[in-house]
Amino acid sequence: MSVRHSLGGALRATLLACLLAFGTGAAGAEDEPAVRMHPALAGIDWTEVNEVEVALKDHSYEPDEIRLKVGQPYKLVLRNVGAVAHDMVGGSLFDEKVIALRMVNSSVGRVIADYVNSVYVRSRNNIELWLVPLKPGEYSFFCSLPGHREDGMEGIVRIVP
Ligand SMILES: [Cu+2]
Repeated sequence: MSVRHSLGGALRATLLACLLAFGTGAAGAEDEPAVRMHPALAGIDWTEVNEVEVALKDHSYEPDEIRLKVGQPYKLVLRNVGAVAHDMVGGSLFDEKVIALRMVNSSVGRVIADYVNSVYVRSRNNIELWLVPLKPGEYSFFCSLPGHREDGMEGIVRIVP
């Protein structure tokens, strides 16, 4: 019983070693990071991007209603004109069936990610969300910093066909 157990352990150890070796080899062969592009972004002409700006104030969004059209490329600029940090928590707005996110851009860098669920904007900073709306509907968003939503810092994105 104990012999069989230790043999099993040795076999598992060998298998693990093989998997690790294989994994290392595979990762080393790839020079580029594997960033998945949302399939809905294929063929989008970003030279025709529509810019929509939302001011983040202490404590409100202006405007607090944003209207976007399905299939159009947008640069949604979140401009924090307030004295404190704010964010935008999108919930189902950020679902990949609702928007196709190309990237998140700021003055200090760029994030290419296929999914985010909130965007944090420091005082006197801008963050751009490059996206294509996919699914018509009304999607609420809010600021999750303590007390801000209660003060009325929330809004709605209307995606229209
Ligand atoms: Cu806020």
